[in-house]
Amino acid sequence: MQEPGPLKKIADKVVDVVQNAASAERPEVPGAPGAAPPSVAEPVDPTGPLPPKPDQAAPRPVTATGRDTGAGATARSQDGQFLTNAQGARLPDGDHSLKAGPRGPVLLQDHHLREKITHFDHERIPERVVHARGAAAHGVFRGYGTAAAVCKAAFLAEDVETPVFVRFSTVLGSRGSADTVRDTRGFATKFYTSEGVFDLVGNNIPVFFIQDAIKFPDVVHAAKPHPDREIPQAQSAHDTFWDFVTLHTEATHHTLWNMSDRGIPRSFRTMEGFGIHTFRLVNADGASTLVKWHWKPKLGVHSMVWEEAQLVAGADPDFHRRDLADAIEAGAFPQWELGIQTFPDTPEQTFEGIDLLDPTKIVPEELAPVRPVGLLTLNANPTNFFAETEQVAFHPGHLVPGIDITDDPLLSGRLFSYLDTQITRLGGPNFAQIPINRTHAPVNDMLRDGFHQHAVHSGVAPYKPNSLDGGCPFFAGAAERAFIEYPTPVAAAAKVREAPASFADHFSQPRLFWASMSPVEREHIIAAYTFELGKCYEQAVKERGLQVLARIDADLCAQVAAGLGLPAPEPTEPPAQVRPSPALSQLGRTWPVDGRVVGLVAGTDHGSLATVRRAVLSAGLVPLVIAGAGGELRTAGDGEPLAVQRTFDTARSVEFDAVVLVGAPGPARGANPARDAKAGAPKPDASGIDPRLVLMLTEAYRHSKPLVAVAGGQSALQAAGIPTNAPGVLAGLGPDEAMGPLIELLAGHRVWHRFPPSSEVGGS
Ligand code: HDE
Repeated sequence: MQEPGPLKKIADKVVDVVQNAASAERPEVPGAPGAAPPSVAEPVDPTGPLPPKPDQAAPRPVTATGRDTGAGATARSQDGQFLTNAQGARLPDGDHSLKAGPRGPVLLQDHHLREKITHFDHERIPERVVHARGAAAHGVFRGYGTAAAVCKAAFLAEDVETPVFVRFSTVLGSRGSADTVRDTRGFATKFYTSEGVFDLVGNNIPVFFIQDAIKFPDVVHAAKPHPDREIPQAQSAHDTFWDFVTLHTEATHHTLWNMSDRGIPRSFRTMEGFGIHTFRLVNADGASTLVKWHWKPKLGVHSMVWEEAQLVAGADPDFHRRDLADAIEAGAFPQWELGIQTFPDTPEQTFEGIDLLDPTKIVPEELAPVRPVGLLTLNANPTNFFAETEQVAFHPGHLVPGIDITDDPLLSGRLFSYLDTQITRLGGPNFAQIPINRTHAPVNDMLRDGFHQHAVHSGVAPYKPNSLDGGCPFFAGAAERAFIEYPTPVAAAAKVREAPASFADHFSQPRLFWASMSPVEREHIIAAYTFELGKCYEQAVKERGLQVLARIDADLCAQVAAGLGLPAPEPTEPPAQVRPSPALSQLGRTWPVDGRVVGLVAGTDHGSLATVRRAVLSAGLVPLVIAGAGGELRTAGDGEPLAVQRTFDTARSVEFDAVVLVGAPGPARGANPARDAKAGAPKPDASGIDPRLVLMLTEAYRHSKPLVAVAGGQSALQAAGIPTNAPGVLAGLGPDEAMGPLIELLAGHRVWHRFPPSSEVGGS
């Protein structure tokens, strides 16, 4: 066997380091495309492939049957210094087809051309029918041991560390759609446990549109683009969606969550996750407890404002996947606690009157607290999007001993669907052998053959009973940690196509959610319904939408009706009496600020800029220096030059969580509306300031972001018409003093009190 080259050895080492979540050196500003800075001229001296970037990891090299290979982490990467064909034969030229003379014709015998084009023609696989757009990361889960009384799963035991791969997604859009659309987000976690793979395939919203899997094609067909024009992409603001959800009112609760701030997360890192269905945990004594899964982000639940989400969808459609990758590369590893709400496994399967089999219902945390059982840390980016993020195959039926299902009819359908869908998407029944899907537990399954078989099965008797292979494999019992279905009693009943009576309550929990929102969150919900129903063409759909809102809350209905210019209908039934659940509001607390992005606008005082930048970095924030032109800024004396990451040509406010003005720069060369429309905002008093900066400040201000002015930055605020004493505006501080107050503001996510809600100012 050929010895690995020196670069290969480095590559393996680098990735092993990351897999152990050790301290690879982190860049101050993430996002470099490659592992090393490129030369201006094309390199010509043969050298091996560069290692992956230090923030990247790959699936652990185990065999198709789950055995450790001992190979380095980059064992699946390209190797050698020279271009080869797929069989490893070296090639002299990749630029010209084989021709009869330089002017052709091209020869059919050009096997290199044919191989290259044929492979290219088949590079795409069908995208997921839902959740097509996603991003993923590697990480580790550490059990706290606090679940031991209710669950025997090995990975939940104290201090057991389990590798994981987590994929976040939107639901409706195609693979190339924008990240920040209003939608539910997927939150799917693959735990590579010692007892087999466990997949927790959840969402960032704890309820679902439908109660029975048989309705899934209906809701998805309604929400996807219209079948004639194939528009709109990745949106719920259209007639077919609202037509369906206003007729099929069990969708009301989920729709309300979508219209709330939960539908437009700031980041994957600031989303909660929910298993939605009630699952069953089984402990070492065989006792069963019903459970709902929760992921609680350490950074809190934080969303965008709608205008910002729309701007980002144009300015940076990859905003969420970039944010996740950048945060990990910069060492701001996102973390979530896994928590459980537990309920006694009674024959009725209800808790405090809430039907636990109904996936349109939550159990308020005030009634059943979420108890933490472990910590998830995402610490490495994928090395290859297609191999990992695109080919990962989740399945709610991937369970381990100690975790079992209930009879939630939505879950039952999913148990069929996820296995079935992979057969088409991943080209046959052997998708579990694709590297990212391989279990880390030994496999002895007697499944054989099929497309893309990677295992080289030995033996002659893949059947049971056998004697020719010594009787192997044998059945395991509970003592050998077999997955044994919990013997749930099934009551004798007639075959029916019906739902339990409690499933008919579609409005009490939407009302509970609305009643639990803070005034500013209610403003956002009113605006979202007004926008979405306002985008519908058909009057009947809008009117029906209002009838649904009337059953949630009269004020919500009246406000949306006013926006639509329609009369507010009376409710057909009086709204339910509910006790609010404060845990449902995402505002009003403070959270760590790790990885938040601060735009630093450079004036002429680069010494102050350097001071602020250092302070931003040491607070764990990501500083992006913004100036009139790119390049480097020189500080007086021997200070390090400061690299410019954004210019007024390239920057938009939506990239930043806060803006710090270190001066008030005048118009740069591109400040001409004929060249850059951003420069065209009419601000007659802004003459001394670059108009693109004025736009940036007004946007950041109206998106309730903190603004800080030091070193004369106040005049830029004045030019933008922003009062220097407005809430969340810090002006006149020295460069050393600004950081503390800025972090306090960022810890509350946004300056929500900058704009009082209508309930306080009497608006309607
Ligand atoms: Fe899914 N869902 N789903 N879903 N779902 C898929 O599986 C399906 C449901 C969820 O990052 C598909 O591999 C049915 C609820 C996530 O790869 C498919 C029903 C919840 C992901 C499928 C549901 C989810 C999927 C598409 C109703 C939250 C992305 C491709 C019975 C608890 C996983 C694929 C990833 C993906 C079917 C309802 C979450 C077609 C039939 C409820 C996070 O199998």
